[in-house]
Amino acid sequence: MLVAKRSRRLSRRLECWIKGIGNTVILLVSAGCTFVQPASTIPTAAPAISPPAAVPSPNRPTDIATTNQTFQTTTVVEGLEHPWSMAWLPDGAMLITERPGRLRIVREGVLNPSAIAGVPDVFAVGQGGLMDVSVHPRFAQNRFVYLTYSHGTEAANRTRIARATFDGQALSDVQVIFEVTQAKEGGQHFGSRIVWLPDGTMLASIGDGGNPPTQLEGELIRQQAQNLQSRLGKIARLNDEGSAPSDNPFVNATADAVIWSYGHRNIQGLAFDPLTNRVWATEHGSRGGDELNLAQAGQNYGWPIVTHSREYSGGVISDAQSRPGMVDPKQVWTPAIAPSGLAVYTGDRFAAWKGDLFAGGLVSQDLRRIDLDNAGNVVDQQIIPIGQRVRDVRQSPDGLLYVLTDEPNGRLIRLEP
Ligand SMILES: [Ca+2]
Repeated sequence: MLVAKRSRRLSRRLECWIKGIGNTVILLVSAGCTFVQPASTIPTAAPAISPPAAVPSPNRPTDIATTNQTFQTTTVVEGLEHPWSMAWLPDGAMLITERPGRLRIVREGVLNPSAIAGVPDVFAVGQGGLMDVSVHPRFAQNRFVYLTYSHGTEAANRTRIARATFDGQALSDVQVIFEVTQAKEGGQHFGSRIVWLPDGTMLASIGDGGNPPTQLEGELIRQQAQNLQSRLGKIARLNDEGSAPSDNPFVNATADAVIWSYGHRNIQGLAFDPLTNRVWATEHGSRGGDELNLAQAGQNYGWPIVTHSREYSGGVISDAQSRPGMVDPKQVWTPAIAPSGLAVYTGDRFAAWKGDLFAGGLVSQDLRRIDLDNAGNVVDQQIIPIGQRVRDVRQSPDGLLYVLTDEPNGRLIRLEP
């Protein structure tokens, strides 16, 4: 059935319609279509996707209902300060992090005006601060909540993961269960996302530490992504109390046993697909060269030895875009979309989107719906304009999609059929 759906998508380029009513935007979308945005909203870095072959037209194909996914977007909450991540509790309440260091809760669509007490102090400079929030798969039994954040000072900081107990009102028993062993300077490239695997372990993405001229141990800090004794530029796999599982890929090597994959620049989108048992990661390039990677244990994703990106100055980072022993990305975005937040849609509410990836874009200010074939190759993309920097996208337990926008007055936006 998926094959049939996908072949239908590939066989047509259909039209798109967009209509705004107040703060609700109704989008009628054909599979495979690409939006032509009004000139005033085209981002400075234009999406690297060609415009639609068809001029928008009211002439709808007769089988549009089988190939199109109609949806509308609604702003649920406003007034969030640079929200970064969201997670649902079993009772339906949502936890939302704000990068300056607050954990908020939304119950029945209403933001509690008081932040949740007990969040550890964070280093909130540049890209740093309070980042991911993740709820233990067995929260109903153990009430564990996990936070990722940058800790320290401008001169010496690092990404940490803390586990805390949440009683519905405040955090308690806050314990740091993981941290990057090396301190770094500046406010760049902390990562960080957490995703749970079916075996009860978690993956956590850690950034490479920063751009030139930032150095560590006598070389550019980005080189740490290839250093198997460093946690910078990695995906780590951890037990739920922070230790390294005994079946991690490098436990018997001269390496940090938490490392699961390496050669990453800065992953801010990480998702597990329960339909295929695949792990997907979106990674920021420097200038261009953002990546979607199919992440697998023990693999080297190449940064900074191979890359499609250039220095922000325009200079060359590497002549090589691919090399034996290093895994090529499944998708490269140049110009950069600045990907953050990643969801695999597994619900039933958007039937045409089942199995698709949704990647947020900070610079592109949109969602990218990514259609995959059975082998995990990208066969099509659709731009869903949001109009603000998209920091996170998630599927809710009831099968809708939610988006957080990275603004001083950030929003929680719901997509529904
Ligand atoms: Ca790569």
